[in-house]
Amino acid sequence: QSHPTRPIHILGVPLDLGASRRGVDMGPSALRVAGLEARLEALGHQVTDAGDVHVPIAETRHLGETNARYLAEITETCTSLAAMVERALEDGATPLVLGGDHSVAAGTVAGVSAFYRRRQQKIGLIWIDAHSDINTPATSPSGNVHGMPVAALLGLGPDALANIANFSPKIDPENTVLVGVRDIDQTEKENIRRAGISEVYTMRDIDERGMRAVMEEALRAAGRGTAGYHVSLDMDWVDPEDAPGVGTPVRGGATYREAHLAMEILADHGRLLSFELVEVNPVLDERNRTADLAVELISSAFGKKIL
Ligand code: EXY
Ligand code: MN
Ligand code: MN
Ligand code: MN
Repeated sequence: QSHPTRPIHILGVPLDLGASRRGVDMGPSALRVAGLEARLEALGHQVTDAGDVHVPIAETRHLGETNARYLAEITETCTSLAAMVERALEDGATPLVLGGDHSVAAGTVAGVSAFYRRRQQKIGLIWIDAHSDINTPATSPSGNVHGMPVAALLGLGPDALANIANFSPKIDPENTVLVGVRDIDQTEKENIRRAGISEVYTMRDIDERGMRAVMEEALRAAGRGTAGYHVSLDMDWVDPEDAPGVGTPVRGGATYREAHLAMEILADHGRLLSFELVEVNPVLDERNRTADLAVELISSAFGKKIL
């Protein structure tokens, strides 16, 4: 089938300052080595790799506040990323952001939200992850900023991340959807309530109702009254049997086929504004197989069909 779609702009964000396991900064490289651009071009897309956002190296910086380590550096990176994402949208392209740890989402979503805000439209957010990433510096058990981007995007904090592009919140809670969660801190349960997110689909929901029903409902909620949605896919959503190269693996994740099905359904609906794939850690991977799977899932999200 043909794809009269927008061109795709790839942006790499080699950031690992938000996680305590080092190595996700090599994620963008691993995804390129797995053939990302060529695979998307084989689907008929026009793809441009815009290279990497500049990211400070841990060894040249100080940890900063222990309850939100490297927050200044992460904010700096996310601010540059937001501007690049907005520019890609202004060029008529679909941004495809490669992490890096999940704190990059605070920048990506800021850029997408800013672009549509100028056009008086809001956007939805589909957060596909084993985790809910909704801690704040006050509630985080680890001080790792990759556990905080959802809180930042909904305006709970950390303030520096929440205020990128000088407005907050970036997303309304009714258009925020969590899919595949199975490891939520007690403090995060409270934050989910405080933020007013009602659309939380846990692995139990996927087990009981099936991926199809869950995705249809998730896309409907994120798409209600919005220009469309951003999808943020954390590779630790997939079961560690299939995606071992992640820093915070949690048993009981999406299977190979469930993960593909979710992406295929997403492609069918055609309302994707931007896409991001994060948390691939080549140091922990086995012969790049997590990156290979990530590229497969991106291909499904961008229209690859079995037949
Ligand atoms: N909830 C834990 C924390 O805040 O430290 C674990 C966060 C892991 C975040 C990974 C990337 O999704
Ligand atoms: Mn190209
Ligand atoms: Mn995450
Ligand atoms: Mn995660």
